[in-house]
Amino acid sequence: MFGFFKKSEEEKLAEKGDKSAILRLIEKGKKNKAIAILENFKENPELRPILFKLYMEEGKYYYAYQLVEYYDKNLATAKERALLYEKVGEKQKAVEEYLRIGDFESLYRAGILIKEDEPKKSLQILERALALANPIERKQLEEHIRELKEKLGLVEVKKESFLEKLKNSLRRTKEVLEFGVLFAGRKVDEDLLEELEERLIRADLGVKKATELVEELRKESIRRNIKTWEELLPVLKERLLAYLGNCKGELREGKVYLFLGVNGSGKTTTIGKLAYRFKKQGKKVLLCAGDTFRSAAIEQLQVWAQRSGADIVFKEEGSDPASVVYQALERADAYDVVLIDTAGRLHTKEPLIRELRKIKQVIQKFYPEEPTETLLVLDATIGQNSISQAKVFREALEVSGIILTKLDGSSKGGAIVPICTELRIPVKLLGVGEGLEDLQDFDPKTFVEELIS
Ligand SMILES: Nc1nc2c(ncn2[C@@H]2O[C@H](COP(=O)(O)OP(=O)(O)OP(=O)(O)O)[C@@H](O)[C@H]2O)c(=O)[nH]1
Ligand SMILES: [Mg+2]
Repeated sequence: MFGFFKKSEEEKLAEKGDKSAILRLIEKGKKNKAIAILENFKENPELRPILFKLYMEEGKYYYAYQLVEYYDKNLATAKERALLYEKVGEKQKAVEEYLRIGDFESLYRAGILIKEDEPKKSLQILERALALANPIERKQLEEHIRELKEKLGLVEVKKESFLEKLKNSLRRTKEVLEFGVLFAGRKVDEDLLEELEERLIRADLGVKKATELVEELRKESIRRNIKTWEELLPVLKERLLAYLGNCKGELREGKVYLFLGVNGSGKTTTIGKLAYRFKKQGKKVLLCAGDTFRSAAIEQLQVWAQRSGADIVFKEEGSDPASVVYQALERADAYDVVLIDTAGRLHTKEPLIRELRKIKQVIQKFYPEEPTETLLVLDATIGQNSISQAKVFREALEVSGIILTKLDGSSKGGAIVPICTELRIPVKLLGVGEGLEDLQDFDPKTFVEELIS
């Protein structure tokens, strides 16, 4: 009773603006109550700094900012002021303030703040920061500086080798499959096999394939009397290779290459990269904009033609795709290869199938033995879904090879296993990025080694 009485006495005092009563409230953790009271005393120079401090502590930056702007600039230190400007989106003011302070941290923040909008100025500021940085800070900073220089065209963009690129692209998958570290020194038992199965599923091998694989490993470890993970690992590689080995396929040499695949799977991009590869081999390349559904699709192929140095045949949006193909093939004698882009709107399944068959008939009117390859482009990141997609396209045409794209980024490289084993169509190429050179041949051995080395 007494305690309760005393407390409310204190609150009453605080509400009257008694500084020590307010401080006691805060000490007891009643910060919101204190803020509500203090907001009635913004004019009071003794109480105002307490309110400011509370705002900052509670992350109420906009209120803190107002207090500084409308009541007293000196409430905040220069750093706090800069932080407030940053928080309320006054970038220019924040940068000015940070530049005035001029220490490493401030210059760093200023540089990062305008990195996107004003790369040139950002670069200048970050270079100033670099002079003040300690060795750990340097590394981080140098990365930003390199990016800015690349963006401004001051340095050549660092090119990754093919193998580096594949390694990086599989890194995400490998994180899931970090067997080496994860299972090192462990004995092979039920727990290990269960964990392994879960990891394989997470790497997008698919439940069916993962279960099957682990079952094989279980049997094999009994048969060969395998006790440790180190003995089991080669068997796992062997098995994976057995799955993938059957899928190895090389791109055949010929004239006409037809590309299929749903929207966004990477057809147009892959055509661009392949055109570039053929050009480098000294071939004359013609692209055919058989995806006439959107004007953007045609423009996109035009850009790739330019980048790769290929010629292109296109008609306006909405034209009959088969008629564009016809026009391209009329000119095909003058070229070594013709790459044909198509639209992939799966929701109009029947018309799509008809359209693709018609395109093939047109090709064969000119070249009865073509197309050399009918390539299905699949997005690796969608994992199992690609299998049902593939089945639809297979209904339309005989697919001679698969190109698996987007193995970089959010890659789930394991998807290649169910794709190989369920579809039994050779995988011919891998897409590992959006650049001209980001196309690789598929080598199962390298792939498995990279996946679980
Ligand atoms: N990271 C990454 N992105 C890719 C790759 N291949 C394609 N892309 C991106 O995926 C998106 C779709 O690629 P497109 O080539 O336009 O796909 P499409 O199959 O032609 O799509 P539609 O024309 O809409 O039918 C684009 O943003 C590409 O840049 C790849 O290997 N890696
Ligand atoms: Mg396209």
